[in-house]
Amino acid sequence: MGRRQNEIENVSSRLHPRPEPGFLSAQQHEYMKPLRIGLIGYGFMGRAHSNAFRKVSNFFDLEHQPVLQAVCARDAEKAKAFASKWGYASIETDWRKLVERDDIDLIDIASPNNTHAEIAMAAAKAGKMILCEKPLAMNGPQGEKMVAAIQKAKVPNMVWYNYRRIPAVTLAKQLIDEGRLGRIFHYRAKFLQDWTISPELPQGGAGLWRLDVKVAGSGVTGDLLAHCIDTALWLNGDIDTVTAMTETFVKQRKHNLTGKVEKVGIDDASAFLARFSNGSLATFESTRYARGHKALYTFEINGEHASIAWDLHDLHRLQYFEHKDEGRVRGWRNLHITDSDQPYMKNWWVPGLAIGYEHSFVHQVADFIRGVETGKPAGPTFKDALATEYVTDAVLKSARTNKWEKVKHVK
Ligand code: SOE
Repeated sequence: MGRRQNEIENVSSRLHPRPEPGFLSAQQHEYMKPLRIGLIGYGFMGRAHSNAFRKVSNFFDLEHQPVLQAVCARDAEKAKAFASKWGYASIETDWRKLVERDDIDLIDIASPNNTHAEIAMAAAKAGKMILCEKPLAMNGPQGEKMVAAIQKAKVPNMVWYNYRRIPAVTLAKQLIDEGRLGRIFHYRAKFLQDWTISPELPQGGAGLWRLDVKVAGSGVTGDLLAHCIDTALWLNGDIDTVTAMTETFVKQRKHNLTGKVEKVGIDDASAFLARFSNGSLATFESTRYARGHKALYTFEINGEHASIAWDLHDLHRLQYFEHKDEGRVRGWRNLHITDSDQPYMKNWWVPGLAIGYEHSFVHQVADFIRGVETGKPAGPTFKDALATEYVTDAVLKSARTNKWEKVKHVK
C-alpha cells in the first residue's frame, strides 16, 4: 500500500473511529440501553436481519440499541467470517449454548424452517425475546406449541413478515382502515419466481433447503404464499374457506446431502380461491416456474369506493383509484411513496428519494423495539403468524382432497 493511501486511511480512522465489533461506543452507552442480539443462521436472512440491527438506531429514536453480541452457526469458520463481516462480538456453534447465555437478551432465528420450533421454545423457556424468520413453523400444530411457549414465558416475540413494512404497503393498510375503499369485494395476490425450472438443480443443503420438504415443510405455499397470506390477513381480515391446487413439476432431484436422486416433496406451484369473513372473494397464486419473474409479489384490492394495487418490483409506488374523483380527471393515481407524511419516510431522506427492500427489515426492528418499550407489541406476533399457518395448512389439505376446506381461526 502506498504512503498516500496510508495517510488517507489514518485520517479516515481518526474521523470515524471504528467501535469494537458488536459493542457500543462509550458515548452511545450514556443514553442508549443495549439490546444484546444472538443470531442463529448466516444466510440471506441472517444478512437482512443483521443489516437492520445495525441501521435501526441511526434512523429511529429508540431507547434501546441492538448490540451484535453473538452469531451461531454449526460451521465455526463460517460463523467467524460472518461475525467479522457484520461486527458480531462472538460466535457459537451450538444454538443451545447461545440460548443459555446470560449476556443475550434476544434470540433471532434465521435458520431453516424445521429448526424454528425447537429453538423458539428453548429461547422462550430461557426468558429471551424472540424474532423468528417466516414461516413461523412447519405447520399449524407445531405453531400452536410455539405460541403456547411464548405465552407461558411472556416474552416479546415477532415473525419476520417484512413486506407489511414496505411504506407503500403500510399506506395501503392506513387507507383501508380509514374506510376509503368501503366494502371490499376482491383481493388478488401473486408471488411469482422462476429459479427452480431446471431439473438439474439439486435439492437440500445450504441455499437449497427450500426444495427439501423435510426442512422446508412445504414449497411455495409456506415460502411465498405465506407472505401474500400474512399481508392479506392484515389488510382484509380472516379467511374462512379455501379451495386449492398444487403441482410438483420436477418430481425427482439429486439431494445435495445424500448425493442420491430423491423424490421432491414440495409444491412447486400453488393456487387457491378463498372467501374472507368480510364477504370478499380472493385469488392467490405462487410458483417458482413463471419464466421471467424473479420476485413478483403483487396484490390488488377492489372496494366499493376505491381500489389499491402494489407490486414488489416497483415497491415504493402504490396505485390508487378513487371513484369520487371528478369524472373528467378520474384514473389510477401512481403514488410515489417518499414524502415525510407517508409511513416511515420521515425517518429517511428528503421527499422524492426512494428506499428499498432492506428498509422493511429496519422498520420491523424499530417497531419491535418500540413495542417492547411502550408495552404495545407490534405484529405479526407468533399468534398472528399462526393464522397464516392455519391458512397454508388448509391450502395444502384442499390440494390433496380436491375440496373446499375450512380455515381454523386463532383464538
Ligand atoms: C425465496 O426465494 C425467497 O427468498 C423467500 O424465502 C423470501 O421469504 C421472499 O421474501 C423472497 O423469496
